[in-house]
Amino acid sequence: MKLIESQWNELPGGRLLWLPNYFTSDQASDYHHQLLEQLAWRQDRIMMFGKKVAIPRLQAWYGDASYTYSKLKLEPLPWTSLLKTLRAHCERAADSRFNSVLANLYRDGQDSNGWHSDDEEELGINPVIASMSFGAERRFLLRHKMSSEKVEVNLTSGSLLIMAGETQHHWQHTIPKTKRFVEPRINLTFRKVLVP
Ligand SMILES: O=C(O)CCC(=O)C(=O)O
Ligand SMILES: [Mn+2]
Repeated sequence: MKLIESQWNELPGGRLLWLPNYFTSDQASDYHHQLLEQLAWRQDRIMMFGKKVAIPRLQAWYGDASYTYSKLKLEPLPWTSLLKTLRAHCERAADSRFNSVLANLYRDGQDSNGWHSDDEEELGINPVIASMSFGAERRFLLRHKMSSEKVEVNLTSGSLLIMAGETQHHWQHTIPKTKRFVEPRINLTFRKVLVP
């Protein structure tokens, strides 16, 4: 299934707002370069089958609250002025507040993000997640947990995708590897971490 742009897509057990040209390509390219330079990119490792393995992308975590992800506790860095500007865009588009952002850097087509839901306890029930993309275009797939129905989106540079409602309960998502030659891509996922 493909999404209809610029309106809420009501899925079985979730809702998605897809804004493919939220920024112009010049603006997106400018942000891509600034984020590449400014963010404190790091190679995190997680435990898998009793072994420490490097996750297949670089990451950085900014905001007001720490976040535990695959048993990896990320301490936040303070907001940069660019991240604050981009957060304001997401808050307006999503009509929600965000206190944190996970930044992902996919260096090439071998970098990826496996099937998962953003369903960590500290995000609460029915979290709103706003996802911005800059740089190379990558395929994003969503798969319904019960029916296996798929939604496919090409995440263009300068796009904004908002996942809301029950999406994280009923759907998983992934950025698959690709054999195509692809330039680096930066993704920012704005979230609201509930601080106890
Ligand atoms: O890179 C993307 O578009 C998705 C990132 C993602 O799903 C995540 O960080 O949880
Ligand atoms: Mn995710």
